[in-house]
Amino acid sequence: MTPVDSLDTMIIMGLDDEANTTREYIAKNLSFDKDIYVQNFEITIRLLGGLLSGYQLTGDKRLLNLAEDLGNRLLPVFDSPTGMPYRFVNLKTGKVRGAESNPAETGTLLIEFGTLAKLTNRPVFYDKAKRALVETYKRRSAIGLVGEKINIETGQWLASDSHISGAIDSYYEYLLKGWLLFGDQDCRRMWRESIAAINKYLSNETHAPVDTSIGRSAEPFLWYGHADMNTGEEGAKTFGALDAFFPAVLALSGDLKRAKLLQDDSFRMWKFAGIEPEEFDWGAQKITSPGYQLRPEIVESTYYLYHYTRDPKYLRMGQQLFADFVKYCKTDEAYASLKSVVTKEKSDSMHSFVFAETFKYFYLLFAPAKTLNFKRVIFNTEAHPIRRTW
Ligand code: DMJ
Repeated sequence: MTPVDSLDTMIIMGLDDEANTTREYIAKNLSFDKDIYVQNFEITIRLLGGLLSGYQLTGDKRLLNLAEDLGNRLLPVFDSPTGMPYRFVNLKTGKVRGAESNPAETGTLLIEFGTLAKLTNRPVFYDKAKRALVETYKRRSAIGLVGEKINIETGQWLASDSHISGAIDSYYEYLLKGWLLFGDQDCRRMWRESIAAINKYLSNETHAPVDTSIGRSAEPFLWYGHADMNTGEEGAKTFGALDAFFPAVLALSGDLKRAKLLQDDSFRMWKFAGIEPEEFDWGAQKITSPGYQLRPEIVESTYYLYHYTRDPKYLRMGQQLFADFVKYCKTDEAYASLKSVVTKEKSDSMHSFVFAETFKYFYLLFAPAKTLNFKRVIFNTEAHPIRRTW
């Protein structure tokens, strides 16, 4: 997983020797002919996405062949009564399991499967992932929201809490990006209807002065919380490290006003304890989940906002994020997740997305704009840049 997730980061950084060694390692050693169950969502965004962007950046056909082999092995997930995917598939036997899923896992597949379809001329990949996305959207409530848990065999919701956080987040991201990458007009329509519901029921805007140690003033601020998908009734007032991807999505959609306000609030959350917690309660003004898993989302949004505004404020923000990241997470060997941003106690863990995303977005924020032609790529949710070559 890690070599594939890191390959395009090395290429973008100009680490040519490391990238070539890694590419050869992958081509010689990676085999999906394994009798193991894998999680379709994670394998798709990390491995399928990494192989496809690696192929586009190098032209190495071996990476595309691996991607197609993987795509074939993942296809059985879509053989459900609704067309929404099972969560797990055995790469060798094609057996599937895991009918209780969520919008992020049913709806974050189109960039990778769609790109595979275009590059192999096999529309089946696009069609299956698109259907999964549409079937999720079709089950939105009367007020246009989705819940956070769904049975993909019956199509029934199992949890009606609605938000933009983990378990839903990248479903929305892929509605927008499916439109931008493929020109898919259904995605455009679904994105537009969804963002209207999100802004109506999940956003919280206020101009009221709030005097807290988080440094709020009379400036307007914005954050997105939870609501019941059916009634719209307000739920938890929490916003966290995963939600911090949303300013990037808003900016990409053209809504710079909300993107900027939300980014300010993400940064306030980061500064509360010197580094960002997994979850923060804006109502109670306290950390409700204290871990930090070296997540990239806030860095990603800083990069997008700097790209769109060229406001040096975002470079300064990025410098602060990077300084804190190094200060609290660096070890002699690598970077370590934090068990708690309050105590700064480390844990022996570093996700592959640190290579794919966190390092890449930090690098791109400060690199010359020509390092990567932003307008020509769409990043999948794991920061693998995909180019529309078809
Ligand atoms: C990554 O795997 C992806 O960005 C995903 O969409 C959300 N979680 C992690 C990073 O935090």
